[in-house]
Amino acid sequence: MFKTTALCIIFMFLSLPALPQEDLLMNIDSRNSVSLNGSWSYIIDPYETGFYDYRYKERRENDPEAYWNRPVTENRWDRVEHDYGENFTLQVPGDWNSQAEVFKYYEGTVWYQREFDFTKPGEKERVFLHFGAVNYDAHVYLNGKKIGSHKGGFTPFNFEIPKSLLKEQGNFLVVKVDNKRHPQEIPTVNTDWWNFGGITRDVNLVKVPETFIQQYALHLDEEQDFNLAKKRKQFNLSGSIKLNSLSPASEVKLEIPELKINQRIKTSGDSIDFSFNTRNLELWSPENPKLYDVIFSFNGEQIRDKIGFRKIATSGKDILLNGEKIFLRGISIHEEIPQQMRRAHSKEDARQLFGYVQDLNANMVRLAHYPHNSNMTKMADSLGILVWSEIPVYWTIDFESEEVLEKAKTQLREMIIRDRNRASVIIWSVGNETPVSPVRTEFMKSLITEARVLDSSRLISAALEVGNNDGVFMIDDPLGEFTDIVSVNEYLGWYGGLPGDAKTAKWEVAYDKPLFFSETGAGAKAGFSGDKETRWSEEYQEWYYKEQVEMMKRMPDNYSGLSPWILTDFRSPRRNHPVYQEGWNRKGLIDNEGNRKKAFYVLKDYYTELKSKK
Ligand code: GCB
Repeated sequence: MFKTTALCIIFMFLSLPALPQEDLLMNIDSRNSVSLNGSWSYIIDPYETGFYDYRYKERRENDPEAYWNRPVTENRWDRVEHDYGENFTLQVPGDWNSQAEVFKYYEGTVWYQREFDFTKPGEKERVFLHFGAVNYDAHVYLNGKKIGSHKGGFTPFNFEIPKSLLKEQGNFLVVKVDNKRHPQEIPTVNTDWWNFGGITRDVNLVKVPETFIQQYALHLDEEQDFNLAKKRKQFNLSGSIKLNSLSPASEVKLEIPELKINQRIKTSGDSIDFSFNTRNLELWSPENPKLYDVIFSFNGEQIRDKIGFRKIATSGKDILLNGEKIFLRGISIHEEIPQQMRRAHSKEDARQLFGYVQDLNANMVRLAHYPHNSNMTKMADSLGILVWSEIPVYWTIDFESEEVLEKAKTQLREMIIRDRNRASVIIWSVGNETPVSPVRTEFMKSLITEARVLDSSRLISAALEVGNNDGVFMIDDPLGEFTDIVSVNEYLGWYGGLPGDAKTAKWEVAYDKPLFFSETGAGAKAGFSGDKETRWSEEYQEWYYKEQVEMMKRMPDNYSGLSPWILTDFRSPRRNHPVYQEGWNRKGLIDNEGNRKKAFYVLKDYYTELKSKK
């Protein structure tokens, strides 16, 4: 590679392995879009009557009994057995479970329907329908025609709407959503969280030019000598742009006004790599979460983003942020607002959750166990909170199946493409507590390889398990050889033993890599008081945290951080104790009404001390 000079751009007309998913549109917030959020009508359809006929054959497209078709009656005697009524509505975005009692435990098909008007797109325009996420299996129909389907409950997807299908008025949009669990899906049938169903994130119609920017990436050039660049305050930025199709030669304008960058990037083909030099760039960090306005202009469309630039790497046993050792004062989070027993989705929700995180003096979150909504990662960018983002390859996935592996890769790609420009995201996690076996390791290895191809600028990890051999904990899961940091979940004093056992625990790691405790925790029912040995009391959990903190302080020098389990109590159908749980996993440091438990303050004190030592 030849060196770049200021304002000199390198073009490599290679197809970009970095931006593989052909059709995923990035940064919807900044595009010309119309929101379809709001009130949708629904039909609950546990037998999938709207999809299969009485012989259990998929209905034909124009079958009047198919629920994607508008029911029509011309005569009094016409038989119609379904319709969308005004009295049956669900809010989008939102899970269905929290919106009506009938949905609380529901797992199956719900049909969502709404109408919309839309100004006909011009000849040189295209229209896409974009979903932030639908859990789990979505089939989308417009005006009686199927426009696509998608599996995976936590990642975005979109379909182009053929122009011939769009009407100026009264477009009849139907989405069949099915959240039934299946052994061949990701996650599989067994998890420790609530299977919230529905159109859980934003829905938008997006208008783009005929040829448009589908995806882009912009980051510090990985090949430059980082320390030298830092010293000189002259960094190369590099990136890539993916257009939706081959474009006749023209150019993309890239501006970063604050850095006085105004690049004209020649396009030829559908993907372009570029690189240029900057002066006086401030690096992004938790102490200084500096974001720059970045504007891409192409073919009449302007896409604006706020991007931070930072380097994350490991060196031997350390995690380095911008070349300096960093300790991750983390906390794990589920995407839930416990007070309302629902999925979080909005900016306000993100503000609430990050409010708790900041109160803890944490500098990192583990977004467990699936990609959270983009308000979370955007807010993390602006607050300077580091992020671990994970796909739901959880527990007992079918590791033998090629098909399942492909599904995992799709979710991985969708997660990475959406958030690849978020400085806060430093770790992609390919899974949680997967049982050790050669076939599992191959499966996970291939996810790791895929993640590295998609994004070589971040760390890859997976939460591993560790056994207790008479007080000696040996972390030697073979997967540890392939991840950048070795992460483990441990519950010494909750699942086995008592919290005091941590006093004599010994920790050994088979790999010369940073060690991260991706989970540790104990349950407590807020307000329940007992002596410290009384299970479920706040005192027990407090004791647990005190012992853990002392144990952490004695960890070998590869100890690089922790993200205890978990910020708040969360819903789980596995948690059935009638007094202490009632359908809640009680390991939260904060209860389902927002009250901090005693243990919250133990962790907060530890983090305050660590922060002040920096
Ligand atoms: C774990 C899992 C997490 C559970 C937690 C628990 O190890 O990774 O998903 O919720 O333990 O509470 O048992």
